[in-house]
Amino acid sequence: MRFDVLTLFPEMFPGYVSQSILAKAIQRKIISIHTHDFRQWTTDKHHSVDDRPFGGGPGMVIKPEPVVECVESVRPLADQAGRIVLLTPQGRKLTQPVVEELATEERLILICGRYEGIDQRVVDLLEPDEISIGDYILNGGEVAAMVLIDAVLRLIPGVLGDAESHVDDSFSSGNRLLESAQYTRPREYRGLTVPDVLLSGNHQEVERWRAEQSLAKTKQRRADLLDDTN
Ligand code: 9D3
Repeated sequence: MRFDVLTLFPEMFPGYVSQSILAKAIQRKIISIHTHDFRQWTTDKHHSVDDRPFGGGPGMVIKPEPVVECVESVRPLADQAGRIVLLTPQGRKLTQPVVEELATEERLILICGRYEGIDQRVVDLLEPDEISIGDYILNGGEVAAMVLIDAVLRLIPGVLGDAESHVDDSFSSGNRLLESAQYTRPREYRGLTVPDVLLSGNHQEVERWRAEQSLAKTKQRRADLLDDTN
């Protein structure tokens, strides 16, 4: 799968991209990530990417030309047209079903907004899939793009090793429970001990305990997950 990321801050990506799961997937050529600084598609001498909003109001709006022209130059860099995604607070919310849908694409072109937003003509011309990662305010779409890439990656065959396999993930279709507490060595740390059942060697008892813990924690913190109308 190929990701093309259009951003004014390409320097935000290399740290994320060098983390081990991602780096290995890139090395094995299962995925590739290409960032493009759409400031390079400005034509005026000051390389302005933003301007004041028509109708007045605070802040600045990203001009349409650099974004649309950047997409038009980046698109032919691969055979697949790909799906264009605009990261925006106005988008539909990124949930695991949306992640599963995006993971079926061979290519995603991600546009990261900044400032107060992006000129509407970008949306009208490119008809992107508009996606938000949740109801809180970020400074721009870059972190949201990394979240989207991170979630999609895990579903691409071969990206996760057996050790990191995602079959039991909470929130995958079918499993809507929070996970129970986990422990590793030492058995006692600062006076806190591991629950006896986990040391019992009784696999059935362990599974029963985990299921109870899961359900109790989900009821307490995330009752919304138990309501299947959500
Ligand atoms: C007060 C009006 N704001 C809209 C909610 C302006 C505004 C705030 C933050 C406009 C853009 C942004 C930058 N955010 C993103 O680009 C963004 C985002 C987010 O802020 N929250 C969750 N998901 C996303 S995806 C892109």
